[in-house]
Amino acid sequence: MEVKIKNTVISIVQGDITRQETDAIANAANARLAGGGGVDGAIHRAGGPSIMEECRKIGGCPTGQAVITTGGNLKARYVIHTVGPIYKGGAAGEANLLKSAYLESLKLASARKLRSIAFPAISAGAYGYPLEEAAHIALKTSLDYIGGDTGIECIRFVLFDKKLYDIFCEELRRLL
Ligand code: AR6
Repeated sequence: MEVKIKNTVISIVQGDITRQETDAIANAANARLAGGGGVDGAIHRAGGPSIMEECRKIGGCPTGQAVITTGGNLKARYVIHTVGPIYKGGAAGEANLLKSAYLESLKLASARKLRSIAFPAISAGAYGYPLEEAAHIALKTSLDYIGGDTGIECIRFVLFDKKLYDIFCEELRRLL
């Protein structure tokens, strides 16, 4: 599914984020930038050890913030590592932290003059965020960001499985 709003295409695809050719892909990292399973593991495996070397030098990333490394062997030139919240029931500031993870990633992409970025569903795996709410925050934050002078021409959401792909499409239709 794809829509153009102002100067930005928002697209939702089912697939593997490590294969995207966007200027940057976002990684759902942990605060120590220590690598792990899920999309984090897949990105480091596909991108090679240079990404982890850069992560070690950076040292860490607080929840809701974002840092950038090069993309190693990936097609994407950069990886924006962001840290979503661990879902603990919803009363621990999770929604604001998840929104911030997307927003800080988008701002970092704009600051680096990148034109396209692909996101996985941050916090929607090991960190346990309810899927509909995670999709809502991802899309609403992106829709609110575009317009003005962001320089971002394409925001792509890459969902690994059909269920989450369907949830993102339904939520985007609802928001439009
Ligand atoms: N491409 C796109 N999406 C993927 C891929 C892929 N190759 N692989 C998994 N997903 P998760 P989190 C989906 O657990 O919840 C790590 O260990 C997956 O199906 O990767 O933010 C980190 O180091 C799910 O929908 O991230 C942290 O410790 C989504 O990506 C922790 O997990 C996010 O699932 C972060 O947990």
